[in-house]
Amino acid sequence: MDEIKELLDKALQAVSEAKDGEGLEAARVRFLGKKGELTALLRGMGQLPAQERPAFGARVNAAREELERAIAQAKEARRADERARKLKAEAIDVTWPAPAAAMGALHPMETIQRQVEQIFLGMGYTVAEGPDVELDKYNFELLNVPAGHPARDMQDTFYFTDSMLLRTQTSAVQARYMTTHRPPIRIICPGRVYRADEVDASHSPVFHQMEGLVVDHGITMAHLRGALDAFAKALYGDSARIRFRPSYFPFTEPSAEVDISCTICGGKGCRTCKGSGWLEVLGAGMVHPNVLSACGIDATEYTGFAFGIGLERIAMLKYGISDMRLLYENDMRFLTQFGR
Ligand code: 2U9
Repeated sequence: MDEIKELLDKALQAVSEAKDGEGLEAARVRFLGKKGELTALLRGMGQLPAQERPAFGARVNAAREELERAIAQAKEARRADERARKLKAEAIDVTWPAPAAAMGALHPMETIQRQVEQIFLGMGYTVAEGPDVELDKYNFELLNVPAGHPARDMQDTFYFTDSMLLRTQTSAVQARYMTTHRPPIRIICPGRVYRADEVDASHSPVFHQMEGLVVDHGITMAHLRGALDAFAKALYGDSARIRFRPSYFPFTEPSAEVDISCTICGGKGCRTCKGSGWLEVLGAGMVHPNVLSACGIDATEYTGFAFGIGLERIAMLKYGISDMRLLYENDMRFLTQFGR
């Protein structure tokens, strides 16, 4: 009995001294394993007198149970320690200030497009949109640019097939619109257009336009002037003026290049307007009767005006950007200047 007590004390000591799960397992094997010291005591029981065996066996089993409990408790304590240690190491201080979120912002081209849209929406226009991949029919044919016309040249237009291309002007949208809507028509068509241009400070093979179209009874050049004058004043302030210079487009007759008084010097002459006091910003004219007819509108009953604005040019003047490439490179040092 003393031997059992001694062995149990030794075993409990070993358990309390075990440093980790491995140490505990080693102690278990050492005392409770098949060849363990406590197990050996049970094995040796046969040498005892028969009447002493039951009491001895019960005592060894009680010792076994006590030791098993001690090991289980020690293991649980170790697990609890480990959990506590992890919780402490991984603790999150929810009162710590959050890192500032990087706010996104509209691209300057998006801002300009929305601003120009708002100006025309305010004059009662609605926005019409169409596909970037267009049919020759809408991009050229209905717009009085027949086969063989130099504007269709491969050098200017990206073709997929003989009849399918990347639109070179959003006029294609207006042509579509006229084939499905009757006058009165008053629309603006913003969007990307594509031309096979080399990239430089003022050219890009992809750029943005906002074109407008008004068709109704008795529409004249005076209505065109009024609309564009209101546009110029809304965008650049009440002191802005416009002037028309005669020009030529296949889809308008008469046609005009429209200048706005220089937004930098107000018309006195500076570097931006190259001393002229005027900035070339858009083209316009009276819709060619051939275009109205081709789109199924009676040109003897209706007249219309149309205009086209290059949005990059407007954005560059508005923000003082000297190189168009900056608008497409997505350099954060450039873009973050237009934040919020
Ligand atoms: C229809 C009929 C006529 C749209 C027009 C222009 C003149 C024009 C340029 C401005 C700068 C293109 O982006 S740019 O290089 N556009 O000069 N656009 S008249 O005329 C139309 C449109 C649709 C049915």
